[in-house]
Amino acid sequence: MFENNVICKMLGIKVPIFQGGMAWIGTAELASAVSNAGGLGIIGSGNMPPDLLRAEIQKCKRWTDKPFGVNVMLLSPYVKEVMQVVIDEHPAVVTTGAGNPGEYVPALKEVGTKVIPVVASVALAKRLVRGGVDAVIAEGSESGGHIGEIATMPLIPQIVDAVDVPVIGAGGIADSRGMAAAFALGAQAVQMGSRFVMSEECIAHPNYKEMVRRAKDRSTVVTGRTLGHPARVLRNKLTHKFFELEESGAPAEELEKLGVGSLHRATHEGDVQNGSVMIGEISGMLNDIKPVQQIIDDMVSGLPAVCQRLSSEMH
Ligand code: TUI
Repeated sequence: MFENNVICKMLGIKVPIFQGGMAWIGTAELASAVSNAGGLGIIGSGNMPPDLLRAEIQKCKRWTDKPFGVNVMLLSPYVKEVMQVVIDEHPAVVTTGAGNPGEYVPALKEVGTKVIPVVASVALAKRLVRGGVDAVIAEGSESGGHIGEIATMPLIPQIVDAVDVPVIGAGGIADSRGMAAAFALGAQAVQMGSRFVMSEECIAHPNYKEMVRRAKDRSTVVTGRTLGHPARVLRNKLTHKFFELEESGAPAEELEKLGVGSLHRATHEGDVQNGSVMIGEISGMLNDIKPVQQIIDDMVSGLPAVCQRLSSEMH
């Protein structure tokens, strides 16, 4: 399977599934497990200082001989130094999030790293393709964490029609049905974050995974819209406080303060009431913790039945 898939051929991977590069929990443990299982594991650098990222990349190189990627969060205070680490270590792929990576594309390509930015609009996708990126990840607003404004279903086909590089679909995908749907819209690979949070290899605190396990379809909310950086998280004490303050007309700095350190509080300290439990809308469907290898195997082995059902529905 996937012998002719352009993303598999471009990157030398077996299965066209990327693991979203998640801050704090997209560690070398998770990324190497995904790469060893045939997908593309991605280290999430978030706001990590450059030295820590270098150590994480070196761990990942020890734990897998397969291609892997690094995600650079462009709002990081260390973005310039982090990009230099990525250039020095030249992983197979760099993905970017939360901004426009245009200025870094030439240097990354120079060292042979494929550049695959996350885009949330057609305009940015077109601009970056003109700047030489190798593919784009079209990430809809169903995703967890920092999001754009367009949902996956309308975003993928509009980006597919606008660019001549492969498109990886993301946002709201966690099983074979979602993967087939993204392919039907023209994507040639998928990226999943939430599904991999609910893996054995993900180091997220057990309280975090338990809250995701209990989540229903309407359990996520989006904070930070008025601040200009919307983020999808599970509804909890922190989000109640956030919306209360926002409604009372509190200044932006006070709202921003609530967010500082809040992701680590949830992922590492397990405080899922006063921390940010970032997760996508598909979390209502994620009720079990599986080994990474099984997540990938189940995604792939479920595809033929989905395709058969599509075909039989049309007769
Ligand atoms: O980056 C993500 N997801 C993230 S980053 C993160 S850490 C963080 N936490 C709170 C606030 C900000 C960051 C947690 N989750 N996904 C990729 C993504 N990128 N989603 C949307 C975008 C995006 C948005 C605007 C990409 C480009 C963009 O362009 C702006 C421009 O300059 O045109």
